[in-house]
Amino acid sequence: MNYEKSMKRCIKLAKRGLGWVSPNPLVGCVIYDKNGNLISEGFHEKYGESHAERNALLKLKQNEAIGGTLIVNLEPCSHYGHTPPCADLIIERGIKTVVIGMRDVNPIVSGNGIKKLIDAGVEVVENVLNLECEKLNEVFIKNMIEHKTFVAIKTATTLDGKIAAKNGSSKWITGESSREEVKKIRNSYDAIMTTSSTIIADNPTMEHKIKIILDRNLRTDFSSNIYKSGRIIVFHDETLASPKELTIDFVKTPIKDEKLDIKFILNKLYELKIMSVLIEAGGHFNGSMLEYADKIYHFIAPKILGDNEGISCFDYRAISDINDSLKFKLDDIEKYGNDILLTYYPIVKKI
Ligand code: AOF
Ligand code: ZN
Repeated sequence: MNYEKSMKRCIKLAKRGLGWVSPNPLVGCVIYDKNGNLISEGFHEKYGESHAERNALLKLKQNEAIGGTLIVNLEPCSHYGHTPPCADLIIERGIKTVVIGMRDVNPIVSGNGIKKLIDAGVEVVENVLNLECEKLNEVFIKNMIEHKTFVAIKTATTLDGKIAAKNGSSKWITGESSREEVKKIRNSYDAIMTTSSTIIADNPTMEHKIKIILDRNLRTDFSSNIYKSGRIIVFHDETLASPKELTIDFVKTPIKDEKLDIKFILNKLYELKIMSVLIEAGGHFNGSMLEYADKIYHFIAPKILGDNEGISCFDYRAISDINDSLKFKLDDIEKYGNDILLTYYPIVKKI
């Protein structure tokens, strides 16, 4: 039995829960019988419902998994939450070996699930495709360890790093297949976030179930496309006697350094159980969010605007020496039509 291949399958299954299981982790599970035949698969499908292991085990007859191997990307749980502990069910069904991708970072579970299994005589193999499993649940890890919302930035630029031409035109920098990919990326985040400047410049729709809008002086027109669907939360600094738009949640926000206080906003998002947010905005906002960013999706179209006044994707304070530049670790490169998508992570987090 190839543990790594099976773990890849778990990761694939787990991803089917994207958009449905937050704030829970993405978990997939496969089960082999004592002869090494694949007999079941399952994944955590919806928040509040059965975990991956339970879903996979309950598809089997009582004795079918005896002496078998269960492979799962996250340590099986040991606690009574929405459902009874997965570790108990694994033991009850007579599984001989459990193969795990990563320990759970939830302090209620961490290590306890494994201990329960070992105490019951189950063989446990840890850390199979550990890095891939951690990447799969990077949002959950940040939430559990730092108690903060995971922040990602998406930008789309020309080869020379511009997001718009001098006249402001920016809509069609990347091609159709990149834009399809953006929709998928969006759906893997709990919310998207943008600013009044972007709404006024581009009037985007940004289809999503939760949209966060930063509009300090409430200067956007509520009939703009973005307001037409989804739950809307507007962070602002205006005195609203009686908000006219009953479908919008207005959050009065303190000002810091002449801007809406980002830390306040991010704390509020976590309080609202928005575990991850994708920023889609202009260079100014991207620049001010760089130090909070956990991940960046950067589409690049092979075009050149060649104009120094074109707007840069990260309008950050000037750094005069290359040694002082903000540094990132390239994670992945993918091709979408005539464009590429770079995914990168900050190396040193300043905040
Ligand atoms: C697993 N398999 O598929 C998931 C696990 O609120 P509950 O009861 O669903 O419990 C959530 C916690 O259970 C979550 O924080 C994480 O520690 C674990 N999630 N564990 O073995 C799963 N979703
Ligand atoms: Zn569980």
